[in-house]
Amino acid sequence: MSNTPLIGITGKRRTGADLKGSLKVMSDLSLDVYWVDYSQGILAAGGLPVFLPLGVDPSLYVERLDGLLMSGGADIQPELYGSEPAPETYKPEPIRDEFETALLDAVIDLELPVAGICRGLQMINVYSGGNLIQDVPRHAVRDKPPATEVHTVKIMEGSLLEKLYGPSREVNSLHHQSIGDIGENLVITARSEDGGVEGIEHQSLPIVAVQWHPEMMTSRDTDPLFNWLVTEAKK
Ligand SMILES: [Mn+2]
Repeated sequence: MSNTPLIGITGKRRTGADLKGSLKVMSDLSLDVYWVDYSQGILAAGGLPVFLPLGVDPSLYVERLDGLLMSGGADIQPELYGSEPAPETYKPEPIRDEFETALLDAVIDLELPVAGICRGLQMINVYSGGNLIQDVPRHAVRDKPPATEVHTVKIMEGSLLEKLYGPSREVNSLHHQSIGDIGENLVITARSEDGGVEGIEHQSLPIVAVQWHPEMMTSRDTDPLFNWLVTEAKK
C-alpha cells in the first residue's frame, strides 16, 4: 500500500444552510465538500484519494502528495484575469481561488502531475495568465443527466490528450464558462465543434486538463485522465 500514489482533490466551501437536513443551529457553520465521483475515479485508477480542506497553507500538503486533481466548481473571480464580472457570472468563492492559486504555486515548484477538470482547467489557465469567456450557454447543459454525451471534441494530433483519448471523443458538457485567451506555456489540444476550448496541456510540465467531466461519465472507472494522473504520480 505504501507505494499507492496519494492524490489530492480540491473542493468547495458551503454552509450548513446549504445541506438539506442539517440542524438549523448549524446553518452558519462551514462545510468543505467534493463530489465522490472524483475520488472513485482516482481509486479505480489505483490511486489513494485525499480531500484537501480549504483554508490550510497548501505548501504544507504538497510534500506529501504525489499528484493533484483540480475539480469543478464555482466561477473564478473575473478580477483575477483582468475582467469586470459579467452579469452571467455566478457568485465566486474567493477562499477557493486563493487556496488553489497557492496550491498551484506549490505543486508546480515540485513538478507534481496535475489533472484539471472543468473549473480545474479554467483555474490552470487563469493561473497561467490566460482569461475566460464568462458565459457560453450552449455548453451549460442542465436538462440532461450529467453522464449524457452532448457534443464531440476534436483532439489535436500528437498531443498527450490524443494519446489518452484518440482523435475525438463524445463528452458531457456542464460548464457555462470557457477559456478565452490561453495562458503562458499552455497549449490548446482539444476543441468542440464550435471552436470552444475543451482540453489544454502544459508544454513542459505534467499538467493536463479537460473542460468536460470524465468522472461523471459511465466510462469513469477506466477513464484515461485518471489513469494518466495515477501513473504519473508513481514516477
Ligand atoms: Mn463543452
